[in-house]
Amino acid sequence: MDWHRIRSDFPILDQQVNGHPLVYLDSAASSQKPRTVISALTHYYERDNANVHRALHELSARATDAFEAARKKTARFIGAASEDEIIFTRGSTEGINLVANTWGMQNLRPGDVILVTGMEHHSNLVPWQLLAQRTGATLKHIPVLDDGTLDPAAIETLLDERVKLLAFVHISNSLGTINPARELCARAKAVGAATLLDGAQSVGHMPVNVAEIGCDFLVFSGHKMCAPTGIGVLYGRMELLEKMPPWHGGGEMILSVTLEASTYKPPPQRFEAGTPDIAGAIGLGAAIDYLESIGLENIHRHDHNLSNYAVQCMGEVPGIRILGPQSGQRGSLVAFHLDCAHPHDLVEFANSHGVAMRGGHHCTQPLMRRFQVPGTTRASFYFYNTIEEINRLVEVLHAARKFFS
Ligand code: C6P
Repeated sequence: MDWHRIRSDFPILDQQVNGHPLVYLDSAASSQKPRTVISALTHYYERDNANVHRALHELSARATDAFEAARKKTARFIGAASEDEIIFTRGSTEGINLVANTWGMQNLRPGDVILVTGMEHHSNLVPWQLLAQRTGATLKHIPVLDDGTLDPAAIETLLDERVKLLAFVHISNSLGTINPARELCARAKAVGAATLLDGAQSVGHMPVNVAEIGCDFLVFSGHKMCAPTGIGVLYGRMELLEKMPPWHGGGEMILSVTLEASTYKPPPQRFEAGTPDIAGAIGLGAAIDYLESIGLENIHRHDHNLSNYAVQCMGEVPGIRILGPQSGQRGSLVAFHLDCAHPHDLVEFANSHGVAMRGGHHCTQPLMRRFQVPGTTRASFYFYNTIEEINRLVEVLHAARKFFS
C-alpha cells in the first residue's frame, strides 16, 4: 500500500500549525475527510440539492436516489440483511438514545437488568441510566481489569437470565481495548438478552459485519470514518425494528394522520421523522466507497502497526503511564498520563509544536476514576498517519518533559 499517496487525498493535512507541519492525532474525536467525500458534497449542493421522498421533480428524484443508494451501500458495508435495517441518525449518541426510548421503553420492567461495561463512553451509559430510572430496571456493569480488558469472571456471574440487554463498546475510545464482540453477543444470546454494539471507534477502522458478530443493534458515527459530521447509523435486526414504536413524530414517518391519531410507516422510515441529513448520507456513501477502495483489512493492519509502534516508543518516555492493553490487538489510539504535566497543559504544549491531540476525560469519567487519573492525553491515529508523525510525537513528549520538569 502506498500510504503516503493515500495521505495526499486529505487536503487538510498539508498545512503548518504554529510554524510546524500539522501532525493530526485526534481522529478518535473526528477523522479528516478525503477529496472524494468533499467533492460528493460539493456535487450534491451544486447539482442535485432538493428534499427527498417528497416531490416528483428531477432534482428531488436525484437527491432521493443518491440518499437511498447510500442506505444500500451502508447495509452492504456492515453485512445487514436489508437496507431497511439501516436508520440514518445524527451519530452514535442519537442511535443509542433511539434504542433506549423505543425498544427499551417497550421491553424493560422492574427486576430486569441492563448490562454495560466499565469502559463505556457516556453515550452508552447515560441513556441507560435514564431508561433504568424510567422503567425500574437495574443498570449493572462489567468491571475493567488493570490491563484494560473486561473481567471474564464477572461476565460469567453477571450475564444471567435477568439481563435483557447487553450494551458494550467495540473499541474503547479511552483505552484502545478491542472487546470480543462476537463472543459477548453469543453469550448474551444464550441467556436471551438483546445486544447493542457501540461501533463508534471500530466501524471504518476494521471490518465490522453484523451477521458475523451476531449483534441486534449497532451504532456508529460518520464523522469518525471520513464522512461529514451530522450523519450516523443505527442498524437494527428487522425482527426487533418491526416491533418497536416510533420515537420522534413528524413528517415522512407516517402512513396516515387524522387530528386524533396516526399510523406509521415500517422501518426505517418510522424512525426518520423530518428532513434527514441528505448531504451527510451521500457523504457517508462516498466515505464507504473510499474506505473500501483501500480495504478495511489493510486499514486495520496499518492502524495496528501505528498504535503498536506508538506504544513501544512512547513507553520509553520517562514518567509516562499508558492506559489499556500494552501488547497484542488494540485500537488505533494511545491514551497516557505524563507525571510532570496536566493533560490540558500537555495538549497545549503539543499544539504549539503542531501536534493535535485530545486531553481530558474523553467522555468516560467512570473509567478515569477506575484508573485514578484526572484525565489523560490521547494520541489517536488513522490510516493517513505515518511512522514519522509518531516519531515527531515522541520528540515532542521528550521536549515536554524538559519543559514541565
Ligand atoms: N467519542 C472521542 O473523542 P458521537 O458524538 O455521537 O458521534 O459519538 C459518541 C461516541 C460513542 N461511543 C464512543 C466509543 C465514542 O468514542 C464516541 C465519541 C469522541 O472519543 C468524542 S467524545
